Amino acid sequence: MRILAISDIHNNVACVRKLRAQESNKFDAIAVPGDIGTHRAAEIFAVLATFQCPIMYIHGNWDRMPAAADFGSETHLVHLRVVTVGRLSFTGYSFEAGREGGRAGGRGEYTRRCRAGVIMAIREAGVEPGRCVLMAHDRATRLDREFPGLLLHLYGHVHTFDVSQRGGTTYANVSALDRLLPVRRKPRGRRLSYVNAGNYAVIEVRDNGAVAVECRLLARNYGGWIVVPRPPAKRLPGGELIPEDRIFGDNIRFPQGRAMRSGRRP
Ligand SMILES: [Mn+2]
Repeated sequence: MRILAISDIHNNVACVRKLRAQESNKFDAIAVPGDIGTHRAAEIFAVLATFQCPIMYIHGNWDRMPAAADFGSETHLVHLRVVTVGRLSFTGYSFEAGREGGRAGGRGEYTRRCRAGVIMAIREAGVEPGRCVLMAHDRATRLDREFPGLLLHLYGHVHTFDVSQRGGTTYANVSALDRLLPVRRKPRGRRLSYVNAGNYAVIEVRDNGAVAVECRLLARNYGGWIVVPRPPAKRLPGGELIPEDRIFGDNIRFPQGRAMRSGRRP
C-alpha cells in the first residue's frame, strides 16, 4: 500500500494545490497528523479529495474544527477510532484543544487517557498492531510498552522531517508542508518574494510489513531567484509568492512575520 502523508499545512491552501499538481492519483490512503488549519480546512480537504482515496486525519494545535465537521464521505477524523483501508488500519488522537497556556500537568493525563482510548478502539476493531498506523500531532514516546508490534507512528508539529525505528515500530515526522522559502531576484533584487518549499512523505508498506518512508519536496528549482538565508528566530517582512507559484493561488501579501512563526507556535 502507498500512503501520502502530510502534516502542518497551517491554512496554506496554495502548498496543497502545489502538491496536488506534482503528484498523480497513485495513493491508497492519505494521512494528515494535524495542523490543517481551522479556516481553510474545507478547501484543503477538497483539494486532497481529488486524489480519490480515503483521507485520515487528527487535529493539531491549529485545528479548532468541530469533531463532527463533515469534509466529505471519504475524509475521516480518526481520534480514538479505527478506520481500515485495505490491509492497514488508521487510528490516533488529536492534540488537546486549548492546551497551549493551559493547565500544568494536564498534558500527561490527556495523553494517557487518549492512549487508553486508542488501545480500546484497536481491541474493539479486532485489528493487529502490526497493521496499525497511529497518528498523533506531536511524537508519541515509548509506544513499545503500550502498543507492542505497532507498524507505524505518524506525527508532525516539530517542523523537521525525520524517520527512526524503535522496538520494530517506524516513527515518521512527516512535517512540514507549509514552509515558505524567502527568495529575491538575481542579480540584485531587493524585494523579498516567497516559494512554497515544504515537504511531505510517500510511504510504501509491503505485504510482509516492510515500511519505506520517502521524503519529497515541493518544487523549488526555479531560475532567476536566489534563496535568502533566514536568520534564526527573526521575523521576515511580508511579500508575494513568486509568479511560478502564483498559479496555486493565495498570492496575498503575507502579514509581517507570516513566514517566520519563530517556533513559538509550531
Ligand atoms: Mn505546526
